[in-house]
Amino acid sequence: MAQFEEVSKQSSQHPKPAGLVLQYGTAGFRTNAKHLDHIMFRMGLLATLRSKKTKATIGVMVTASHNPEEDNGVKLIDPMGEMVTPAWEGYATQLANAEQGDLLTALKDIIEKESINMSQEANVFVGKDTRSSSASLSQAVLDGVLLNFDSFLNFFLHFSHHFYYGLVTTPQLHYMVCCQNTQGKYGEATIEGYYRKLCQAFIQLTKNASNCTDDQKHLSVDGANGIGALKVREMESHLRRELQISLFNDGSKGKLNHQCGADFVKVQQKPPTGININPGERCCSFDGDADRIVYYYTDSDGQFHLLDGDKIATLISTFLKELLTQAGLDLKIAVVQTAYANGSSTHYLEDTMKVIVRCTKTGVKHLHHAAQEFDIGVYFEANGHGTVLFSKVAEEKIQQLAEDPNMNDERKRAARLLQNTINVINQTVGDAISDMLLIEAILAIRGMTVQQWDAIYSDLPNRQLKVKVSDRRVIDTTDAERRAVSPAGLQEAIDTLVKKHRLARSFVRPSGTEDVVRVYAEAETQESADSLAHEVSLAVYRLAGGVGDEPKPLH
Ligand code: G16
Repeated sequence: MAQFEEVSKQSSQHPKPAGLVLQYGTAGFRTNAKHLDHIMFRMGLLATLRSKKTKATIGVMVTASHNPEEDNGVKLIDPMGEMVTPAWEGYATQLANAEQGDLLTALKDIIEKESINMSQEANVFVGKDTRSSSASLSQAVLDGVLLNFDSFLNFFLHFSHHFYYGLVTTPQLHYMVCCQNTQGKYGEATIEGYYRKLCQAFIQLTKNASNCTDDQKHLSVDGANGIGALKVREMESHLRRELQISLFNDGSKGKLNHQCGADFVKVQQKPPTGININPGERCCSFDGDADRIVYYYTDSDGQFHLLDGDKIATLISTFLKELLTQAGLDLKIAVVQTAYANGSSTHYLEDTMKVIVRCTKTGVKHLHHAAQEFDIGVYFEANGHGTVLFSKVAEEKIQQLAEDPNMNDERKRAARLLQNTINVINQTVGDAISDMLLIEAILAIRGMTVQQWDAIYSDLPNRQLKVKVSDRRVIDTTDAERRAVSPAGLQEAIDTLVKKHRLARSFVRPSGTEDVVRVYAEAETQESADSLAHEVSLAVYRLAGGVGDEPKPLH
């Protein structure tokens, strides 16, 4: 039949390798770029359906974020700029894995289940990172978006519009999807609009930093040789002299994420290559698509100090809590973390700061939803992925106070600072650029050095390792990934190993972005954390079908 011929004609341009099975993971599909052409085409189709269903603009971002240059991936963005819902992640997996001849049935199945009105107009925004494979892969997405469903499915006439943003950071695309769907209430859906909103708020905030010297305004940024570097350059003219950035790993020579970037710095606990660090100087690293950030410095003894997502969450929540007190506002603030959060950070937040702390599974989508339950939800993964959410009620109360003519100066000043803080934050998702501006503003306002920030609490020594197994799905977890329920005997082995170390904790989980099992351990000393991480890695290797050589001790 004609319509089936059309199906095979159009989708055969983007054939699925027979038998290849991929899953929509922690942050979309991710694997070697050469396996992804059909996935991109199909995600273009799915984004169109999602747009028809929600009657809103949907985003498709082509990136593999922290993964190596040869990988790529794709994430779908829902109308308010959040990650796509779990049900649609399921459809994404179904569609991705349908064999070539079953694609039409898989599409019809989604259309029926979701009762999608195919005559509804569709709008899709597409963005990509700097990987060499991203150009052709984003074209495959566009082929899917622009496919004529009418001939494809013999349904009603359909209109599909797309806007191709080209090179953007992941959070910039999230931001623009949200702006578009809120008719500009969240901001203007352009890159320039994004810089203007964030930088104006930053400049307003730093006006409150009266004694800030030029030295304190300086920051070294490691751009991971990725899109974040290009975008920092683009933004600089909007910052006037309020923040002076020295940009390293700007993509002009090094390889994306190779020995640099937020993931490298966090996992290796050392500075990236390609950056000049003077003792005591504040530095930060973005990841490959600029949705994560970590800070660090070296001291006069050459010792490296990392300020990760936990330290960032602590700095931000302390700042917000103080402002709420000064403003006399009774709003419920909470911090959302994952199992990777350093034990010291959780103790500090709960026992000293007395804020509510929640723990969710890895993946910003989980943290984001947990944070939405509070007036102010600060969420950060230890790897530096996070942001702050303000409820509608919180934003309204802050605005009322800032505009109240009868309010005293101190309360009003605090409310205005809160307003500008809201405007510097990208509430749609973790955003390295926005987080950097917020952190820089807080340090400037509080007159705080990176050393003083670091001294808020001391991290427990920790170690993260990866173990290669034949099928990482054999590992199943519970309790926000803090305990393994399979394979049999693994959790018992971890419990026994943990008991051999002081102040120790360890857990394992299958990665949702790489084909590995991740192992985390913390303990009283680095030696102890390293040895526990190694022992647990061996248990994973032996009980979960390790491949290759047995994990070796770190020392
Ligand atoms: C993605 C997710 C993060 C997650 C990270 C690692 O980050 O957005 O929430 O922490 O992957 O996930 P996993 O341990 O499952 O591999 P990114 O920056 O790579 O998009």
